[in-house]
Amino acid sequence: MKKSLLKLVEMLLLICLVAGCGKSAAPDGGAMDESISKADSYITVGFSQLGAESDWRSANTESMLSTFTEDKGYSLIYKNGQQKQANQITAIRMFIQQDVDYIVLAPATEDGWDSVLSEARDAKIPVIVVDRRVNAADKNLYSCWVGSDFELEGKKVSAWIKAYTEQKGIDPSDLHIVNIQGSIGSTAQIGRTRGLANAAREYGWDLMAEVSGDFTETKGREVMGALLKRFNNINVVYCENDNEAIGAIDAIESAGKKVGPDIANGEIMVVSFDGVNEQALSYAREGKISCIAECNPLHGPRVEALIQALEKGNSPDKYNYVDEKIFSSIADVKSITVGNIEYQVEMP
Ligand code: GYE
Repeated sequence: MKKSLLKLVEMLLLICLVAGCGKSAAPDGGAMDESISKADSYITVGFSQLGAESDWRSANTESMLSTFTEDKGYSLIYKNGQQKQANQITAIRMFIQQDVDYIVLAPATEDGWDSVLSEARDAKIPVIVVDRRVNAADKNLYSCWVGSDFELEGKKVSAWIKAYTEQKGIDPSDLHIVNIQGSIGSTAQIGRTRGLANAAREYGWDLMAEVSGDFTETKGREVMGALLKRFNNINVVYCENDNEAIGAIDAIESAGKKVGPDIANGEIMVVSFDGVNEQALSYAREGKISCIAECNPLHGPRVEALIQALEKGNSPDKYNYVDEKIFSSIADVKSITVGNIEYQVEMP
């Protein structure tokens, strides 16, 4: 009898131990502990995107959002700067207050970042710059940058125009070009504008006007409409992105003119950048856009690789360039050469 009572007490004790009796009551205690340690192990990234002006930008944002997911161990705070540097500065200050692990900045323009980047450095938060660049007096205000060589893109399109028009026997002084620029002061605008301006000077092209279309379709349409009223001899339109090109083509056609590469017979040649927007790519297949320099927006995995390198205590290269192609469906030009490198012209 005594023995069996002891056995019963023993058993009760065992059940108590297994069931966790005696612990302070904490519903889901285990799960709560786990989620706390999981949250601690997340890498927190504050991403200040400059806006949502183009298809390139949407693809870039999507690449970041689909890379920095909780599944992969990240906690991402995404802020859209609505095209205003002041909003981006506010976002970065908020990231500093939240003590994020990394700040990723896609800056609208190059200038004006020194103070806020110094604040991030004082808070010991590494900053990775993506896409466009910042013009900081002290290059150590950010860890590294990844993006495109925008001047190279401009040189590629210019080399294509040169090769094509030479083949057609068109005199350089008969090229009457307008440049619908991107947002003024952004690296993409500065590089692409420089690529064309230098080529025009070197080859003797008539570069008649440079006007900003702010990288949007609406502005591209508006600016092209005004340029057609101002000049009656435009035969090349250099658009600094595809969205502007779509707007410009609309304006040209609405003015009763034909878009295409046959400038000797009155067509207006349109060239552009990105190769992301589906409509622009189909215009390129039809020859309405004669040539597009690719600009690759899929920077999410590239930024992640930089963060992973920093996590391991490595120092990644300061400037990381993306390889890009050139597209045209016009068979006349098979390849172009820029800076001793030959680029095959590919089908869009
Ligand atoms: O070409 C344009 C966008 O900075 C590379 O910005 C980016 C440019 C891109 O609005 O479409």
